[in-house]
Amino acid sequence: MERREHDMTTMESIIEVPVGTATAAASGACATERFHADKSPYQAVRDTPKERVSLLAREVLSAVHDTIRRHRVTYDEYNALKAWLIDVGNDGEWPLFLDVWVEHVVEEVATDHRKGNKGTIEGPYYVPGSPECGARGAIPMRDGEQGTPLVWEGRITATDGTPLPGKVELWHADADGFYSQFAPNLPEWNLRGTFTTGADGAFEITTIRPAPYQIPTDGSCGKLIAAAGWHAWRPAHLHVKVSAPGYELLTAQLYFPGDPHNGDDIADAVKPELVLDPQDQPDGTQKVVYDFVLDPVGADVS
Ligand code: MBD
Ligand code: FE
Repeated sequence: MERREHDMTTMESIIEVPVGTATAAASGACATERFHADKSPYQAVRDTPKERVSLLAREVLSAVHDTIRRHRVTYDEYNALKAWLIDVGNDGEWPLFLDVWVEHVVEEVATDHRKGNKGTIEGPYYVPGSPECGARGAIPMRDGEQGTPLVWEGRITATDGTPLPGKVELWHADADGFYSQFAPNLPEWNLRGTFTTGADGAFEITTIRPAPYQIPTDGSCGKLIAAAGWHAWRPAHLHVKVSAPGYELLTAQLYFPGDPHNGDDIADAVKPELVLDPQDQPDGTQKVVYDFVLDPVGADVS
């Protein structure tokens, strides 16, 4: 695959962005490289006791052993699994695989104490440091960006109703289902922006409606989907990270009513409270109101 270097002022390392055609291997390599550029995943668990590591590893392995016994898994099947797992790594698709089929349960456990918004999974395509757009403004987009224009008004408040000065980081796919920095030929920050509110917590974001998203079908995750007879779709969605000092970071996605995949998202990340209610405007655009409620840090005493 042909690649070009891209200047990323916010990252320590220079990360390559694909040029040419959109392939699973290209977007997978980007996602894997980006994840590895962040050195903190191991740091964050450096004090985990051996007993916990052992317990978790043994229980996961036992679940695999049980499946093998219950279904009398053969050597041919075992070898196919081995080949496939190797290929997932070679395609760079571990971030995709984990975020599609595992992350939703981690998110469920991590946020079940919250009284405000619980949110949903982050997925593999977040990039920190998107351009600052103010409290009211348009997300970076191309001239003539395709898709129904959407104006979204909202407010960030605390669980007790206090308005919070904070940030809404928004990122989403374009009308063809592609994310900037993970697909070729898109401006670096296309459809990625940071909206910073004043003391009233209010924001007004202008963007476009994204398309439903099909996870790459030409890589190893696609091979599993085809072999199992599943579909590869996620409903159209907007990704957000909402933050305010002293409050828990909210990672969420917002969905659109009537999407054919709201009920069978491959990533199991749709929740009814995350479905927007956009209103058609006479000029062909849509308006929507959606607010965020954040939990104070440290209130998690169950
Ligand atoms: C996405 O856009 C996404 O949000 C998830 C969770 C997985 C793959 C692609
Ligand atoms: Fe997504």
